[in-house]
Amino acid sequence: MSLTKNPNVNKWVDEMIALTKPDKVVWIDGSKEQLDALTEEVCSLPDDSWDKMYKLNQDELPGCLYHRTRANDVARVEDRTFICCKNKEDAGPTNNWCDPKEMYAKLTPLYDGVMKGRTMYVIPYSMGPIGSPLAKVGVELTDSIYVVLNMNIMTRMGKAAFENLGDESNDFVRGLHSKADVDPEKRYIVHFPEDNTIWSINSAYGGNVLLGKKCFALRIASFQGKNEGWMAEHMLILGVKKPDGEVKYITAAFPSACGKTNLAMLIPPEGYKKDGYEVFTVGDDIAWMKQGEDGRLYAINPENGFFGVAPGTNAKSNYNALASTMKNTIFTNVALNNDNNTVWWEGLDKNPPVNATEWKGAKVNGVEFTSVMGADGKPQKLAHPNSRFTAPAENCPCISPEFNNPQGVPISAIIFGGRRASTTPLVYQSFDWTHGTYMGSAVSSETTAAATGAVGVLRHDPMAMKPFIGYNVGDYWAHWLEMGEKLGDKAPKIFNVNWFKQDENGNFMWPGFGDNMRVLDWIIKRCEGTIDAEETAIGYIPKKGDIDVTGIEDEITPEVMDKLLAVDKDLWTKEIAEMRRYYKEDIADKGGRIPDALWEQLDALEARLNKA
Ligand code: OXD
Ligand code: MN
Repeated sequence: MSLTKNPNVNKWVDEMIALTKPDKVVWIDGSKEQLDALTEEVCSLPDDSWDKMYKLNQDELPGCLYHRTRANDVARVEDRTFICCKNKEDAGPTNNWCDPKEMYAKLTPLYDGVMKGRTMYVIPYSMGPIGSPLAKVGVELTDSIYVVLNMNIMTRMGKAAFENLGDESNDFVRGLHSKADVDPEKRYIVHFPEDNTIWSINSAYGGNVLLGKKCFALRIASFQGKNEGWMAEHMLILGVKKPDGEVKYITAAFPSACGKTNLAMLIPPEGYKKDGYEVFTVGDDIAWMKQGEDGRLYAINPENGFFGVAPGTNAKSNYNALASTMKNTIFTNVALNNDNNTVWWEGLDKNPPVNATEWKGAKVNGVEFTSVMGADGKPQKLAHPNSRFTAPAENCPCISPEFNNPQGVPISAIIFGGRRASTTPLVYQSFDWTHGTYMGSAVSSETTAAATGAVGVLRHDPMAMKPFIGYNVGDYWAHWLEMGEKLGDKAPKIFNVNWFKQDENGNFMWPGFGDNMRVLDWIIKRCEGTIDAEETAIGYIPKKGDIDVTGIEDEITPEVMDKLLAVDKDLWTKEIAEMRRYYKEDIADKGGRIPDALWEQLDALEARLNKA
């Protein structure tokens, strides 16, 4: 029975029932009884069922579940992800586009009767704290209990979301998901921003099916944000408590595999801890930001959990993330230790379980398995490299006391970053918001030796949002510029960091992880105006001695710091040439409406560099 009187919701759900023809419809109220019953049901499915989940060792990992997706369904599928708006130009060069009418016509037969013999679950959820002026409601229809249980962790799911929507509003995002077929050629992740609608079919991988996350909170929300005057960004949010007790909030946008979750949950070095510094996590992946009444930019994390990459997570690399997974967590595509029914992944420790089940489901001797080289010349992996944990934010030992604050937290600094072996210094600050917007548009990351294919190739990922901007990237940059104008002198300061600079022998120079606190410290002081900086062609960089290296002096000698902060004229000349090529060939020539102000920034950067 419907959980809402809202006719817009009920009419749409009825239409989708008529289309997909489920045997049964279950409205998710979010109660413990309902979720417990669904957990029992999904765990009692036969082993070969695509939705099958397993209970893990309930003494060691209470409330934790395990799931494997099909081997061809383990990641987001950008080539099968579409933005369907009326005008092709409005989707721009960073998106696959199709006419909405054509796409509805193409997908309707795929959905027709797809839930026959199955149950449809109607999931009401809120992105953002219930009742927050920045929050928004979504409804996801799915035939997967795995999706229901994940949505319960990642969003505020249940009846309260409908109460928040009210009985009349039409302002909710309609998500339809079905896991019908394993054929990747029939997989579609489709957004209709003008209809507030997402249709996802034939995948079970989180990024494609937890529709509140990438599909709503980034692609649809970025479009809503442009129209409504706010921002949806692929950014972590953290708070740094200083010795004087004040907490400064910072957001940071890095492309995948550049350490967003690690920075969000950073543990400061001993000296900083002794001085009273503490870091609090507000979010690790997405920020919704809006100007507050005092004129400043406020951010909420629309999510309620962490959908984190498991491999590489351990007590040293990210203690807080690991601790977050110790209860009520869903593990997907990691390995099983069959001796004690717990989980394992590469980088958790150096002891793969002997009695293991690898991520595709084969029982193997984990020690032998990982000592055999795979086709890529690297040891075979027990866990898929993109295996994930879905962990409740409330489990995180350093979760911010402001996590549920409906007003969000005021942002002092925005950081961009990528993985760059050379060129980009450890940290630099933009001259102003417009220059910072240019810096964001220039975010790029190099492929590493750790991956197959070419090494050191630059991949442009503006604002770390390339796969997530739900409209024309040029209009998105224009929206950034408009936000800057609105915020005026209350705008956050904008910085760029690079934790990955290498020396001439290819070794990383900066220790990263907790030591990134030293860079945050400089950033905060810049925001407070309590520290000077050196002006260079590319922006402000720290003066000699201004990054505190107490405790790591042996590693970060003055010479190393000079290299970390160097602005090499030749490399930057090449960088500018590449940016001109990118702007022209990849964006403007393909319909990206680049604002003049950004071309001017590029010219100004070049002129400054030529003078230097
Ligand atoms: C991503 C993620 O793909 O957060 O960016 O899962
Ligand atoms: Mn992400």
